[in-house]
Amino acid sequence: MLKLLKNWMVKSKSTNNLDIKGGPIPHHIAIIMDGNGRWAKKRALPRSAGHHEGMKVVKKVTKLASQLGVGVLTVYAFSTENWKRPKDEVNYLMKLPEEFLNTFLPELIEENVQVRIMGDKSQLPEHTLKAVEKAVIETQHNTGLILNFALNYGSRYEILQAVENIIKDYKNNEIDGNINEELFSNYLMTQDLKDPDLLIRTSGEMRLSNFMLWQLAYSEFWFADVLWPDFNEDHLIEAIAEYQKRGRRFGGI
Ligand code: V07
Repeated sequence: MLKLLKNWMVKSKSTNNLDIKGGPIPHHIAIIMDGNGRWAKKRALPRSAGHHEGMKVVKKVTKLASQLGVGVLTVYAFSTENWKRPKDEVNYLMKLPEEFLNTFLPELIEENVQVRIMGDKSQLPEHTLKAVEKAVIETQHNTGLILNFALNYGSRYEILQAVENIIKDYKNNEIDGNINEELFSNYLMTQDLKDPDLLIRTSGEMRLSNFMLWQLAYSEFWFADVLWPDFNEDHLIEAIAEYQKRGRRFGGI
């Protein structure tokens, strides 16, 4: 792992040369990949071109995160709100999981990456669902980085589903009335995953946009002033360096 990181540092054209080897690497990084449409608009390209470029960045960031020893990378690929976009754009977005997996899955498997999906799968087109489920099954025994795609995900929906399922299990006498944080967490779509240590949002927006509201309660937030297609390895290193500088106290002293 250290060798790979050293290689990256040699190859990097970075001028700030941040050294993150001495400090803790966040176990779980969550990313809101914002600014794809704006990136395309600036170049007089269709929005789809921005989404496509953004898809390639997911692969680049996954590779570096895996080499750094990050345990979980959760990326917000499609929100429950995104259905309101023009039909053509939604259709294009729903083809991206297949294209991503056709292009990159062999390499991800080589890197021992485990692919996961969280979100309301029942609304996804059949072709999208088929492709992602195949990738999830093919990588389920991989022991490296967990690449967790939030796909048709919304945090309020996730929380309401958790409440419904808790009530159902309570009525069936499968749980008692003692509802604590640990129990509640187990009903969320992140289930066995630890909460994110670091949230990154690109393109200068400073909102959560219905993303992991429960799970981000104690996370460090880092807002990058670049559009997602322009996000690169240097930015990830910078975010981790900043994370290492911050003291995390979980509300204690
Ligand atoms: C999408 C590219 C990244 C920027 C944000 C919006 C566009 C990768 C996936 C994906 C999803 C599931 C999966 C494998 C890949 C993806 C959508 C949009 C809908 F199993 N990128 N990406 N899915 N964008």
